[in-house]
Amino acid sequence: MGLLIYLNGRLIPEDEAKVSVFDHGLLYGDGVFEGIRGYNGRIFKLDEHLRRLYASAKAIMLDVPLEFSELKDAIVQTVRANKLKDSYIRVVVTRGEGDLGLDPKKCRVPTLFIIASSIQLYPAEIYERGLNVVTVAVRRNLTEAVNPAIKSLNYLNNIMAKIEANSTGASEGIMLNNAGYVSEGTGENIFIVSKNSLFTPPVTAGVLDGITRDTVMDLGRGLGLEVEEKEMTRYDIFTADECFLTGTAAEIVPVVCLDGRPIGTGKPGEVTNRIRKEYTVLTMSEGVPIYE
Ligand code: PXG
Repeated sequence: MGLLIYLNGRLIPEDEAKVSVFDHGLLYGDGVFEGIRGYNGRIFKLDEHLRRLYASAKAIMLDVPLEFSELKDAIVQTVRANKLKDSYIRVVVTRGEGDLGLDPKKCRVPTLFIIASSIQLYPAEIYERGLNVVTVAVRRNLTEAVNPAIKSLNYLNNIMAKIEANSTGASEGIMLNNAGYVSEGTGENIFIVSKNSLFTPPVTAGVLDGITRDTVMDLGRGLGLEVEEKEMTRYDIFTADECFLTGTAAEIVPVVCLDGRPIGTGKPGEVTNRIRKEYTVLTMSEGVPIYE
């Protein structure tokens, strides 16, 4: 049986959930989105994801057609209607239907849809063995152009980086910003562990202010680590004890090799594994309940 999709105020079967070819989300990538996960009958970090969605929308002068609490309710209803215990939820707001010109003034009503689906878990061996990653040539978008802090529907910068990483046979690409500093992966933030410290690039380096990133910084402090946002170069990764990526879908993935050079011992690190465990505990115990 197909999914029930929330589209502009109604829950409808997936075969009927269609948007116009004149929607500017499609014609220009004009819109914003969120990827959220549900664990064990709860939605993890829902308020945090929604705050970021409204901030992204504000940054592109797009009005989300629902108030915060209404949208939260629509998401809970959509997950409930699909009877999901563990879920991956995509919330998308586009500029809406317009004409064949890019002027957003012509788009009178934003399009809002919510897809609540089951999550395809990454194979366990990825977490056990760790990832090989490469630095890609394509640079992260300038913060002064389309700020990577905006989770917009225009993901070509990341997709070009992913294509490049794929072409080398690596599992993921690390993007540098225009100044040559490390920004992030194509859909994950990056961390390194050095001695007793956890480092991640600041949002000003051209990264998404990741929800998992925030959670991991809190977990790190809880484990007694120094946590610092710091500009870093490839040198810092080459010489780190450990490295990992964070994201809602991937959670926490160890990185064991950059550009053919092993990081630390070349195996997933002890701190990385500790943070992974703590993160799992959190996902199983926190969140907005769906079925109460
Ligand atoms: N950086 C970028 C560029 C992202 O798109 C993250 C970091 C991690 O953020 P959160 O808040 O999830 O910790 C993301 C989000 C996918 C996919 O299918 C992944 C993301 C977005 C869209 C699709 O892998 N990651």
